[in-house]
Amino acid sequence: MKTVSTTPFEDQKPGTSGLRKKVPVFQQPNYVENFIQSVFDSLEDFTGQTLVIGGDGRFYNREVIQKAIKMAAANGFGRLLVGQGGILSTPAASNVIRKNRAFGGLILSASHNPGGPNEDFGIKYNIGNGGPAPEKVTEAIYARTRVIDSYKICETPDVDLDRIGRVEVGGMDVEVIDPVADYAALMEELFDFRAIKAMIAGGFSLTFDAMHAVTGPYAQEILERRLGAPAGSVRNFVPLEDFGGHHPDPNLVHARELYELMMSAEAPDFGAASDGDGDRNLIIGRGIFVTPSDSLAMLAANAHLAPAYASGLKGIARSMPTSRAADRVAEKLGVELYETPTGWKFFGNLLDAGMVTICGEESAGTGSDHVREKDGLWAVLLWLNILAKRGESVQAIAEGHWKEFGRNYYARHDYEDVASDAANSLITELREKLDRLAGTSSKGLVITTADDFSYLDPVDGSTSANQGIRILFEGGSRIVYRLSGTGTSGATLRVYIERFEPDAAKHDVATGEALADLIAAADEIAGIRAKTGRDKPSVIT
Ligand code: G16
Repeated sequence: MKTVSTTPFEDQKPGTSGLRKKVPVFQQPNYVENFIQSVFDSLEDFTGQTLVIGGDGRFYNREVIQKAIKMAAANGFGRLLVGQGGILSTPAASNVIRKNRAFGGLILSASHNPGGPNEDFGIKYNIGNGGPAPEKVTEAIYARTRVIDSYKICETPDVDLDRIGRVEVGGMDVEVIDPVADYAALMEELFDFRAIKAMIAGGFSLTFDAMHAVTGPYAQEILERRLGAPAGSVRNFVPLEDFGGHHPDPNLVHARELYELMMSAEAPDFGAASDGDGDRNLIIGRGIFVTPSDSLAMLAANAHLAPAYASGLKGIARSMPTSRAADRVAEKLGVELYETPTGWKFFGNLLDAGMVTICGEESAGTGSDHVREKDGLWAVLLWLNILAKRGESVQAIAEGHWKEFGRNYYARHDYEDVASDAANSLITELREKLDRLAGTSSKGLVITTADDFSYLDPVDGSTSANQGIRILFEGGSRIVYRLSGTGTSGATLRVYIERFEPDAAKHDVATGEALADLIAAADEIAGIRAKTGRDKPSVIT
C-alpha cells in the first residue's frame, strides 16, 4: 500500500448524476484517483465493509475499475463485488448493493452520452440504500476534491475481470460476479412471467433495441431466454466500448430506426429501447410513441396488474419538469403525489420512508421501490405485464387513458452546447423578472404564476433551491426552463412545454401543433433565439 501526493483539480463538482467529463479529462494523471479518494474521504466507518463496482462497459471502464479496486483495498474495504467484464447496469448495481448490504457502490457511466476515446465518461457514488448519493454527500465529495493532497493505492497486479470467482487484493476479498443473474431473478419475482410468456407464445411480437450498450445481455436473458421471445427480438445486443459510434440515448432522434420500424407496416406489437447504463427506457407501441411522462402515468394507473404492486401504490413521485399526467392518476388512486427536483437522488428518501412506490421523470426514467435507481428493463417488463393482462394494444391503452384522465401534450426542447455565459444570463434575466410576470400575457396566453422551483424534502427537511423556472398559464399549460446538469461541453438549455387537454375529441392533434402557441411564448418570454443565437432546438423529445 502506498500514499501518493497529489494536487486538487478545480472541476470535480458532481452534477445531476455524478461526475461526467470527456475521457481525456479523466485520463489526466491522478484525476480519477483524486475523485475516488475524495469519495472515500467523505464517507465514515467503512473499514471491513463491502463496496460494489460496476460500469456500462464504455471506453476507459476497465482501467478505472482496476484503479478503484486497488484504492478500495488500500482504504480498508473488506470485500468488493464487481460485475464480470466490469459490467453492471445501473439498476443491477443498485440491486447488488441492496442484496449484499454493501456500504455503497461506484457506478462508472456517462449514461446516454456517447463513448470512446474522445467522448464521455463518468463516476457516481451510490449509498447503502442502492441509490445515488444525496446532495449533502456530493457536496462533501466536491469540498474534498478542492483540498485533497494525497491518495492511497495498493500496488498489486490487475484483477482478471473476465473470470467469475474470488481473489484477494491487498487483504480485501474481490468477487467477480455474474452481472445478470440476481437482476433477472428480481424481475421474475416482480412480474407475472407466466402471463407474459403465454402472450408471446400466442404470437405477440416485440423488438428491444439495446443500442450496443449494457442492457444487451440482460434483455437476451430475460426477454428471449426466460420469456421466450424469438431470437433476434433483442437487437444491437453486444455491448461495445463506443456503442457502435452512436449515442446510446433511447429517444426519437437516436433510436430513429426503432421508431421508423414501429411506425411501419412491419411493426411488431411492442418496441422498446434502453440507454448506455440501462436505467432509461423508450416505449413505442405499433404506430404510437408513449412519452415518458405518459408512460409514468399509464404504468401507475395499471401497476396493480403486476404481482409486486397488486396491493396498490403507496404514492407516486415525479420530477418537477415531468408532465402532470401522473398527478391525476394519484388523485384517482387516492395517494399522494410528490414533485421533486430533477435527479433520481431526490426520490431516495421518499422510497426509503415508504411514502412512494413508483417514480418517474420526463428524461425517460421510471422505476419503483424494488431498487433505488430508475430501471429501463423494469419499465419494459411492467408494460409487457400490463399488455398481457389487459389483452389490448399499447394504442388502445394510451387512448383509453387519455379519455379517462385527459391528455397532457408534452415536449422537451434542448438547446445543446450553448455558450455557458449566454445560457446563464438567460436564466438570470428570467429569474430577475419572475415577480413581474403574473398577470401579463404572451402569444395570447395569460400567465398566472411564475417562480423558481424550490424543494423541501419532507423526510429530512433539507431544501434544494433554484431547481428550474416555472411559468404557469391559465387553463393549466406550463413552460419550465432549466440548465442540464449532465452535459460535458458548454451548457444545455432545456425547455419543457406542456398543455393539458381534457376533451377527448381533441386528443389526436400532432404534438407540435398542440403546443405551437406555447413554443412561441417560450421564446418570447426568455428571448431564446436572441440570447443563444439558435433559431431552433438541437433535439426535441
Ligand atoms: C440523469 C439523472 C436523472 C435526470 C437526467 C437529466 O439521468 O439521473 O434524474 O433526469 O440525468 O438530467 P439533466 O436534465 O440535468 O441533464 P441519467 O440517465 O443521465 O443518469
